[in-house]
Amino acid sequence: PSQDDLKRIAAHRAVDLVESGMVLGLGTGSTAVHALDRIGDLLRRGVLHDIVGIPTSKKTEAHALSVGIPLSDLDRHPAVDLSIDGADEVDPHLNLVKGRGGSLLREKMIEGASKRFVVIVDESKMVDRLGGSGLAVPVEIIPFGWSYTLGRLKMLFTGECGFDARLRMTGGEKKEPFLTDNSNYIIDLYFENGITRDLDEVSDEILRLTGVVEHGMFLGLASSVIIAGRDGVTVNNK
Ligand code: DER
Repeated sequence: PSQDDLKRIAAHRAVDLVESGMVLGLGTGSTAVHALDRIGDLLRRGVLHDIVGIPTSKKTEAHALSVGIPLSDLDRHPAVDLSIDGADEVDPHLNLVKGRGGSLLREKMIEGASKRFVVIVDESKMVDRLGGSGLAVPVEIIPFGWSYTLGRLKMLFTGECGFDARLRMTGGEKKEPFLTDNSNYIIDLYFENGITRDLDEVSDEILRLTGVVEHGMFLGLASSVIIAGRDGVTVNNK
């Protein structure tokens, strides 16, 4: 099966957990899209009904509308029954890196408000240590004083060998800073050998920096992870 087939398999397994009448946190990314499509299909066929979706990004809001999922927001539905979302990395303790799509703040708010948060991944997302994939650990910051904030983030990790931190850029020729749905900037942190320090301490140090809004490490938030691999599907519960 292709990687996209695996993403679809994991997504469909998660949607098996959806019951009519639920308030659902709708994730963002290519794996979550398969869950949206599946939910839309089951609603159209009448297998599911009375579902309310809380989208974790403007992109997901648009896609959910296109497949006919009724939408609301966290203010009207502060108790979310189940959230389904992808991840960029999953460690053995079900800690996650998310946000490479730039949606980490709304994802963390909605998934943090959920009774259950089920993560759907293909096996390529599994890591021994967060940051270990060599890809980014994103931090959402306010644009004001961004270069100062970047400097303070770098100070936190001066000891880590192979560490780098960069402002995420976008647009043609990567000319301007990427803007999140919340009109904030993202600083991407890179750890060559993963994060070697205690994750809770690293989390606290990042969040204490004035100007930082949130980071993409989801520690202790996932209830379970559904991993689709070439040898089949594995479900790890917390
Ligand atoms: O940006 C995000 O948080 C996405 O959920 C990301 O972590 C997973 O995206 P993918 O399913 O396209 O790999």
